[in-house]
Amino acid sequence: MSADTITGTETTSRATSAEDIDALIARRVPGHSLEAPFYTSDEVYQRDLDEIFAKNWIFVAASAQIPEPGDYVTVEVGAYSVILVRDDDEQVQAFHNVCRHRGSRLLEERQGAVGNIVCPYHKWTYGVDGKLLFAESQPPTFDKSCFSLRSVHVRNLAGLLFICLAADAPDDFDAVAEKIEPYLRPYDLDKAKVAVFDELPEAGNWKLVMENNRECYHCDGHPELITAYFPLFAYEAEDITPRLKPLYDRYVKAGDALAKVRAQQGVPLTDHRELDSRVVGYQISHLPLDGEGKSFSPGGAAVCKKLLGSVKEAAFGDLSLHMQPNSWFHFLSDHAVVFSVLPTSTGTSVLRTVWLVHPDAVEGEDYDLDALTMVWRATNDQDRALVTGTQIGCSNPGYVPGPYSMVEDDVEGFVNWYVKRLGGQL
Ligand code: 3BY
Ligand code: FES
Repeated sequence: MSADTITGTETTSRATSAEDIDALIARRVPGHSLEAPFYTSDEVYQRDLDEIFAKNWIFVAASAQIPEPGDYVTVEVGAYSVILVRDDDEQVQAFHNVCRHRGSRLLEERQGAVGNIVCPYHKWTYGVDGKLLFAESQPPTFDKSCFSLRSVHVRNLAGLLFICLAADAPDDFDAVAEKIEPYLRPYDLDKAKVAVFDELPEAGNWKLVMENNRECYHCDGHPELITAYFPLFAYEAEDITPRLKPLYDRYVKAGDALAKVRAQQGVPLTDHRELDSRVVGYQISHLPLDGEGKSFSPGGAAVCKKLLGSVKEAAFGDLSLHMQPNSWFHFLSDHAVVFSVLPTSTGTSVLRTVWLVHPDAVEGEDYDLDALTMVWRATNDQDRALVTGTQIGCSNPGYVPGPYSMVEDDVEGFVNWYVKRLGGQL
């Protein structure tokens, strides 16, 4: 750590070349927020797209968003656009959203249903398996089989869809999936029903959205969330201040009760934390909830009458999963909420949030939409304001990186992973 950084002397600069970015990476001070160009430079943003979003597995949708053959979602990742579609064999396929004729975008909507994928320009027509079925006025030598849609790697991890845009996808996804899958199995997310799909524009670089998610140092700013969620994420016993002691005691007691329920349910009992030590960085932990301990709602009460999958006990806490580079998840007894951050420009991004419930849960009977979404819509909006303020602050020439507290280890975990991947060290 340099003396400049400790005292907060201005050390930031603009990054305009690959060498500048390499220098920024090399002089990054662990334990501190990143220098301004990581959030404000178009060149860094382009490197992020090339090295992070085009090379890693990124979470993009729940398989429940495309339950039937022909159902699709589109995902914008920087300049990329990808179609995820369920084919006639009920498998999920992913394709570049680009026509093989002269490159028109194929599907404009963020979700929908198609029989075939028809290009709006000259009507080249593709099956939902990506094969070109029809192209008018072609010479006899034209071979349709050479013009299928270009596929993108896709994996379905217990109902969570990940894509990788690289030709060669990182090969440790399957090893991580094997560890995570037993935790997710009880929720049967593949069969769940989408209750709500929100898209929230963020006036901040995608990393600020992620960093904000990786700590609860700011959770006093989430009054709705913390009636159910213990704002002790990443706190160790030694981090508990006198102010937090009563809350911590309640958390420990609720954790003991949840441990008993988990043992009865036969779910994995250990947490995993490999946030910056592998290419597919992740963390999974099963946390108790406050109050009634059942759901994200005022006082922790249930928000849906039907429990997900094979979950038997409403007070089943919060299975929380964080993945690098762009996602986090909360799985509760009565619903799940899945989040993905997608970069749209240097200083903007989009947060997609999907609420999942039991496939037979009926709106108005088993759940109320406002009650189901209240906590995370409020929390996302509060976080959006924090991210906006941080983007503005980091863009101010007066900004210098500051030190992380003892309870921001997972921000550090995210930033470590990011810097290592950007610099090719992981
Ligand atoms: O969504 C999460 O993972 C939590 C909620 C509050 C802060 N963050 C750690
Ligand atoms: Fe798609 Fe011509 S660009 S049919």
